[in-house]
Amino acid sequence: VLIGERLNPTGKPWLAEALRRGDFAVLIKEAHRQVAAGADALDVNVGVPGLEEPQVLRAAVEALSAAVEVPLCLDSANPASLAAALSAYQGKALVNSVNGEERSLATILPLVKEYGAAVIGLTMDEGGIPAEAEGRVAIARRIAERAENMGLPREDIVIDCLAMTVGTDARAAQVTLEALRRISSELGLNTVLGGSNVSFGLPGRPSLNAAFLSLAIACGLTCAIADPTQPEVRRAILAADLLAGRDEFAQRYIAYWRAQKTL
Ligand code: THG
Repeated sequence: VLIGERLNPTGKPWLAEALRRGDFAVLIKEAHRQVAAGADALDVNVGVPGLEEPQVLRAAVEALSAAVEVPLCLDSANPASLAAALSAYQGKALVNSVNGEERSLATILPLVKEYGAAVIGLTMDEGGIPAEAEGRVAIARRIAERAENMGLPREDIVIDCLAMTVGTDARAAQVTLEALRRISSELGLNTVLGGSNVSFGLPGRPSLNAAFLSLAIACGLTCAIADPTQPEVRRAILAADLLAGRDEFAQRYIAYWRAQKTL
């Protein structure tokens, strides 16, 4: 599942400005671009300093769900924003996110349950982001246990092992991938990563993102928050899915290349 990352004002001053003006046409245009490029779902992040996030996220979700068919992933750490958006949304949302902190588990999971949503669980807690895979696997276990105890179906729990830039820590991707491999094989849970995080501050970002996502798919990744409008990224995902045995008869791979008219 490719979750389009581009409805996010981080690094896009033109989008922050549109959100400040309440101009959702810009958001809708970007949504259409991503769906046309192959997004299966759209991450919606409206975090702009000084804006009332609950109202803006709710209005964005209303505008987007009238414009596109794909499900929305509500990207906010603020329970009030998530509640406002969930109450306005007709479809099945993916809540982005809960984490291992008691305060987060206690406020976010009941919302997820109430609205029949799915949820991304970040492998961090009161102690921050564990430096080693072991600690991230332990947090994933805890989040899954809490979510299941609340009656959430196991397939609606999507664990994020937290991708971070390899520009400042050469081991960062390896730790994330090791945690991912273990959570896929030992816990059998769905998983997600912010694929573009690995390349912050580095040149040639699409090729690095594409390589990272290919490795992650080999480790069992089932979802990615990424930019479908980057051809390298989209093609790497299609190719790695096929090589990982997740694209029967190469149907999706062939359909993509046929549409490119370059077969
Ligand atoms: N896990 C989860 N959610 C997440 C992340 C994650 N949400 C946010 C982020 N990480 C994933 N989304 C993005 C969106 C944009 C970028 C990176 C990750 C990005 N943007 C360019 C920049 O800031 O330089 C601008 C792009 C442009 O101008 O077109 O890199 O890890 N659960």
